[in-house]
Amino acid sequence: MQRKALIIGACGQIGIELTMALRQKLGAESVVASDVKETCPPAIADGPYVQLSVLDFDALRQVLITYQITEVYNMAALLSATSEKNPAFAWELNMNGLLHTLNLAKEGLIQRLFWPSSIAVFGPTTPRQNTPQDTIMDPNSVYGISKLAGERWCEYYAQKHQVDVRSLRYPGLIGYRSAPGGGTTDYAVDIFYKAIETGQYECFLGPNTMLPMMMMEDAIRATIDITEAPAEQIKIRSSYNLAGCSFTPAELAEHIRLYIPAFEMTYAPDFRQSLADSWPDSIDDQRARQDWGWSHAFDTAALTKKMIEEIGLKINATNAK
Ligand code: AKB
Repeated sequence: MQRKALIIGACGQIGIELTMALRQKLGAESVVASDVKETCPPAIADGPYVQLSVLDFDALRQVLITYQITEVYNMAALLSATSEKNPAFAWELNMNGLLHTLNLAKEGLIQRLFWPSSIAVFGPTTPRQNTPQDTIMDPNSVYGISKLAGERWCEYYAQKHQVDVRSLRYPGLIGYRSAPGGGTTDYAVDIFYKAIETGQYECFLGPNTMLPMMMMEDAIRATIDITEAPAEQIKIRSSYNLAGCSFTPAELAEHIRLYIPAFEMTYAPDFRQSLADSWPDSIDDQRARQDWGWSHAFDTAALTKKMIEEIGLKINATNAK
């Protein structure tokens, strides 16, 4: 059967890059981008776009039928910081959005479903270093609670209804093509813009807050690889641990100083500090490596180099206009 993909939440940080990468692979017409926004960003204007809320079950069902969709990437979610500000809507979007796609997969309208989980499924009593795949999970954030519940639903639908759902526990994702929105790890993207534009950054996390992070290129490759892997290789149907690199804000600032020696960093931790404090320092992703051949390409040095180069080019292009 010819592959036809639907990306839900295509205007978000991951959605934009995933749409671009899948269109390169499958052809622009075979990847339908959708989002609640009326119009899509220019970066993904080269193929079909549908204004769609994942919470509108009937409209979603119709899009699947109209476009003869075979695989769905359900990226619509409220991230950790925004979820704390609007818990009821976070639960509604993160949970019912997932259940809508799981139920449509159960009906046979989706052959393969990708849904993102997060390191936020872990909590304050989870082992922090090299956090294992199977361990204590006691999230204390609205977002983390919704992601853990979502993982349980994914496994349930896979076991009880043979839904082919695949999932990754993303770390903080760092990219230059699209802006993050509402996450606790967003500082590690903002910092590059401020470092290049002003030489200064005030960080909303403290200097020693170690968190797992990943270059967006790696995350997109992992997402496509796990979705394309033969079903028998996907032995975990809740969600796979996934690791790239880990760093603290102070360590990232040091890496940036290799390119911008006068870069100054100050710290003003806010409510996001307690979210970050409840998450792991580093992740053990052996199962992903064994089961479907995952390996990351970017360490902190390579990530920093790429971000400085690409954001530098972007800022120069904007200034030249
Ligand atoms: C967030 O900070 O909320 C996200 C995440 C770790 O899932 N980047």
